[in-house]
Amino acid sequence: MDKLGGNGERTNVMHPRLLMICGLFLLLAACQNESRSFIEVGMYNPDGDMIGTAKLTEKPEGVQVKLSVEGLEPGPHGIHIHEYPKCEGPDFTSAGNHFNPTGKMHGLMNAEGAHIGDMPNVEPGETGLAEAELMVAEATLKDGKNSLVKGEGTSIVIHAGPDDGMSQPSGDSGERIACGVIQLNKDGELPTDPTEQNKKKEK
Ligand SMILES: [Cu+2]
Ligand SMILES: [Zn+2]
Repeated sequence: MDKLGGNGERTNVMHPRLLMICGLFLLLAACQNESRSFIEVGMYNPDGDMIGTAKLTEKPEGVQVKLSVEGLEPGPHGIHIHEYPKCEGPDFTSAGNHFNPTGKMHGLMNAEGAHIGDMPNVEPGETGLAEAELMVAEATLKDGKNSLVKGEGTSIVIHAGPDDGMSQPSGDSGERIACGVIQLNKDGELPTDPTEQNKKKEK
């Protein structure tokens, strides 16, 4: 009667079929987590035109962002992970504030910072093409508090001006000029075709 009591011999009694089912669930969970090591995000301007991509890869120190976006003004631009997976033009305020699951202040140069979503500025050259390799330190694409895909997901936003690394709440980096949604699709799979994502958005 008492399975937990006594000599302990009965604590591990489990029906073989139940064991097998548990094993399957573990395997599924592992596979799903494994598939979440890469996400390609389409970046859009306020008119809804795709102007580039951000490729997110899980790394031991955080999530690496390989950015390739064209059509920007030369000079430094703030770029952050924002809290909501909504890129509604023309102002992209729908993306909300910076992704800040640890409750810190804004700014990579702030002693009381930074938001998990804070990244160094990107600086396109004369051609307007910004190619950069950034790190979202302590973030993950897997499960957890700092996951960029937990709940409905998050977004990447590029600003018109540079982030000063200090001013609250967002580094005084000006208007939002590009936005991309970081999100798993309904099956928990990664979106692979950014244009597909855009169609969904326009509905
Ligand atoms: Cu931002
Ligand atoms: Zn911030």
